[in-house]
Amino acid sequence: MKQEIIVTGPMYPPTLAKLDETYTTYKLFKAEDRAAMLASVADRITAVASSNSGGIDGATIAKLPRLKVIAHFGVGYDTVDVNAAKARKVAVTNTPDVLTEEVADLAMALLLATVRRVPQGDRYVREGKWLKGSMALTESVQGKTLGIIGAGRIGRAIAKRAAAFNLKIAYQGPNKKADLPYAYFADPVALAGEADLLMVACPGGEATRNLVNRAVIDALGPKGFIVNIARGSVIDEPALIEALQQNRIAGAGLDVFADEPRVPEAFIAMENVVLQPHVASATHQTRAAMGQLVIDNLAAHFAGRPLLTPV
Ligand code: 8YV
Repeated sequence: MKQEIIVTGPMYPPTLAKLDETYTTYKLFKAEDRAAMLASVADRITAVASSNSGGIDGATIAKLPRLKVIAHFGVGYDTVDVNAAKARKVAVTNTPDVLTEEVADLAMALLLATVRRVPQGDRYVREGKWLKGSMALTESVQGKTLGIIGAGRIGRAIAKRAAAFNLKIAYQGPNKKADLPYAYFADPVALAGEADLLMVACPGGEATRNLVNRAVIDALGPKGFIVNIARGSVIDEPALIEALQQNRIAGAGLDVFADEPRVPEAFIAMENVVLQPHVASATHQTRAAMGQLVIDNLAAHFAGRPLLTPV
């Protein structure tokens, strides 16, 4: 007899295939009648696999009285109601470390693409504009200060790369980190005042909602650029759109949005914005490694071993 699990959201297809092979899976994100699917297995389910676009809320947790573990596909687990889980002593695991370098790579790619207008250059060539004259010059990243919001694993990996690009580094977060040689600012407005380029790399969720607001954007100023590889919720999106439209900021590189996969038309219309479809960890290698952690955490749960990556 296979063990049974609920899968609340889509994830790397080979990981899903492996879960299907190992367990009887109930895919809540594909169910026509979610309530009926939940009710039919509620008294047997001890484990759930979740993901960013299909998390698990408190109401769903409450309907699973035997639940013991939520194995989340992703380092960020803002779509999992961790407080509701904790209150029920349900463990939550995520997928840290295995995606750090990959996400930092895309963060730098997006920073350079935004400031040096790489996609715009590509369009310039494709549209035959080069035949009529050179493309306009861009800003430089050389010697600029990169302000990093969130000096966790990913923020630090970005800082390492940024140093190789001759960027000065400063950071903001809830705590000064004793082992980091960079300038620390507790206040995001103060960080933005010091920075030319702002990199958002902190966790999402209520604690950081709209952390990058109008005051932060204005402290960065009209020559400043923002890159976000964290969560759309960290930036006050209407405030960013307004600042871009009014040239109170120079440009933005965005991998994440408030209401994915819907991207505001205003961003799409602006030439100084570089857009990505939430792909910072989206390589075969990294998604496979993330999936393996989900698989290994579930296996540990069913074997009665300690979980590998509890949050
Ligand atoms: C998502 C991410 O997990 O790890 C994270 O926090 O943002 C991504 O890697 C991805 O959208 C898959 O759900």
